[in-house]
Amino acid sequence: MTQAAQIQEQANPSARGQEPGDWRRYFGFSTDHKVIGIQYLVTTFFFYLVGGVLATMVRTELATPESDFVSREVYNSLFTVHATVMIFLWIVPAGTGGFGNYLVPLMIGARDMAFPKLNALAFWIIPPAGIMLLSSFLVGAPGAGWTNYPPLSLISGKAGEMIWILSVLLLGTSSILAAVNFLVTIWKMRTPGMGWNQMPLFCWAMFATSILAVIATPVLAGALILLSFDVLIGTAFFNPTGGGDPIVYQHLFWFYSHPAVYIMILPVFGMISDIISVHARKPIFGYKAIAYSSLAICGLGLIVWVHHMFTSGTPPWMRMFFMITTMIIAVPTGIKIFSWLATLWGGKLDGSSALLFAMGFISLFVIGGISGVMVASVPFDIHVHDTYFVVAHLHYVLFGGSVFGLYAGFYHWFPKITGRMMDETWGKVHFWLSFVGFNLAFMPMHKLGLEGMNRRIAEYDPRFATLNLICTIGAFLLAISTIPFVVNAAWSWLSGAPAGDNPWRGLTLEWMTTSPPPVENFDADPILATGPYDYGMGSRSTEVDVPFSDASDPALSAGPSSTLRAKPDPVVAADPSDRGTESHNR
Ligand code: HEM
Ligand SMILES: [Cu+2]
Repeated sequence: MTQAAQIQEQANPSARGQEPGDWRRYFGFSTDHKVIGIQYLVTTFFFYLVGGVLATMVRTELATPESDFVSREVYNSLFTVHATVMIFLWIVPAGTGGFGNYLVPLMIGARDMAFPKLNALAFWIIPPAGIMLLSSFLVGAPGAGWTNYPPLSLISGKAGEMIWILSVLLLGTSSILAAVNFLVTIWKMRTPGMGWNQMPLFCWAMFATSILAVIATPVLAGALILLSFDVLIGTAFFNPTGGGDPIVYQHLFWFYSHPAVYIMILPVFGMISDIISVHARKPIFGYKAIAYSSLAICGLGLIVWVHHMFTSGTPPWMRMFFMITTMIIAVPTGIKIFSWLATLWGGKLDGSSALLFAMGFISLFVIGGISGVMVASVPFDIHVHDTYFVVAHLHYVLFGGSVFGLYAGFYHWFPKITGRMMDETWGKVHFWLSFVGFNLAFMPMHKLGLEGMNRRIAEYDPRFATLNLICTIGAFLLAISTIPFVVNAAWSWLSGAPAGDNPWRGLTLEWMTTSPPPVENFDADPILATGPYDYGMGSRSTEVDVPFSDASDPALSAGPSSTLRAKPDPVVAADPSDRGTESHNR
């Protein structure tokens, strides 16, 4: 065991609280953040499988140029519901509600979220909203795309349209409730001695994500309520035949939906920072740069939305402004990527499935990021707008990025959540099938888009047939790749090897309690005897004679950042009189 992990564990004898209780509580209104986190993860993963079945149907239709598998109308519904499920019922609630709920209180040493009942309520909105959305196939599912632009959405079937609006409104409400809870929890409930700069980076990411959700989601709600008036009672907010303006809908929609892509990726960024540092046994490179770049992304993410509307008759000055802001976002994002690479560089990489998925995430997300900067450029976007180039871009970001990152999180925290290890061999089979399948399915779409194949069409020019067939084969491989994961997770949960409290020798506080953790997580306020990322630092943080734990006076034992512990850092302090006051996180 590395010294740092030993020090941290000695300071925190694992909690031995009340046992978690039996399986039935996972099906009821529990207020335990860990139960709610698991409820979110399992429910959203179920919806992921549903979204995956719909994707497979979309690709089956596209295997040949003719529309031969389903009708054109059904095809529209398939990709609309596919995208809606993937975004609103899988990525957003899995990253925030799932991992956020399970991890944030544990990582900051709290006993639960600030508002446990609100937390349970936020979760219980999701299953009915999801079932309602899927039931729309019985009455004519919505088919105007997940963006649901008027006037198309005003002339398609009313029932399906209203179901779409209602379920997205419910899911947005759930997301706002969860975000408020995270903000208060992170702000107010950190264990004594945990300053902002001792927080695990996942908590920083959840903080930035929640700010975005609170600011942006209400705008979507407003837009959808106005749209429902247009659909139901014939108002004309967005209906051009009555003097309304559909472009206003686009602004309101993207004012939410661009930040939403950060709501989908920031939590994953946070997980990757935590995972890479543990599995490379190195302090995270650029702690503050990673933490503050989340806030920068949060700020910039709110002023780029018009890049989705370059072809909507947007005036040139406006295009220019939004092109520049969009390109600037690549800076804080690049800071994170380089920090992860620098953390990996020269590390003792353990080759675990969690690390593989994390590294897969970095490589695929970089490709999506590069095509993102390309479509941010107005002249380029005018050519590829509404083509498969955009479909390729968004899947590299959302699937190669968010989904691979979520899988990294599953492999990394599964031992904590269940108390058992997942099988590593099957984990690697899962990774390689996903990685190859993903690139087969989505890489050719770049070329299809550049050659002019439109998105959202069931039939296409026969000259695109070969590449589309390759995409479809990749999609089937992807569908198959989930089987080893599901079987592995189910089997390991029932009879995997026992994990112990801290199988990865992590330093963050979730590893300082039992696996699975007891109700209320810790017996006493946990102690920060090391920084969250002091891997491979040896005994540097213990050389100063300050007690790690002194329950009577937490300020005197406040871990690595206590001013009492201040001493020159040999790495940066060439001059011994140059006394730093901080730990190794910078
Ligand atoms: C098995 C994996 C997947 C496959 C094969 C797949 C396939 C597709 C295809 C072919 C389209 C384009 C439909 C069209 O324009 O006619 C599409 C659209 C879309 N997909 Fe996926 N997808 C998969 C997973 C995901 C995931 C994980 C997400 C995550 C959020 C996602 C989000 C979207 C979105 C937002 C659209 C846009 C739909 C639109 O144009 O309105 N997909 N998908
Ligand atoms: Cu955007």
